[in-house]
Amino acid sequence: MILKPMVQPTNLSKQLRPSESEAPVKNAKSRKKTDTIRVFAKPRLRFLVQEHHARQLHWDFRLELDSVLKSWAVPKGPPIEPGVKRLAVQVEDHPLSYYGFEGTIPEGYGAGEVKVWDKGFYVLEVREPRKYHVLLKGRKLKGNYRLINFKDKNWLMYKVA
Ligand SMILES: [Mn+2]
Repeated sequence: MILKPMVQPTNLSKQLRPSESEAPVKNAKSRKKTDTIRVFAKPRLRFLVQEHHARQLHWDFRLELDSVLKSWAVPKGPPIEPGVKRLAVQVEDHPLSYYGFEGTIPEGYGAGEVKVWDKGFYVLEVREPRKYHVLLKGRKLKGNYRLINFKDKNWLMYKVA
């Protein structure tokens, strides 16, 4: 199969001009010198929430990041309303191929039915070892969310008003 380029060569140089591809530069005038741009490039990344009817019902919140799905088990489910803080226990990274998985895990750890509860794209606004600011663009989860690591594998997840 021959793939035709989506952009004709004459337009390519225009499209890749740094001043246009690096969005934050556009806001340079309104930005104070003291402000920090935490995440310069903002790629389109996916997030996923699975409702997991394991021995203990929980929701698995997953962020596509570093070519894996960073994962948290949220016993009460991700909050839809601002101001509700939910415990999110970080669990092992999952492969990207797991994105969108639905089905029944037959036996062993995590046995039970898995359904996609929400999915969509997100923008990674801030990334620190113990803090993520993410703008979620799902069907149920929309808006600015925080994930804050407070102890060991334990994080707090909440929506910002
Ligand atoms: Mn799970």
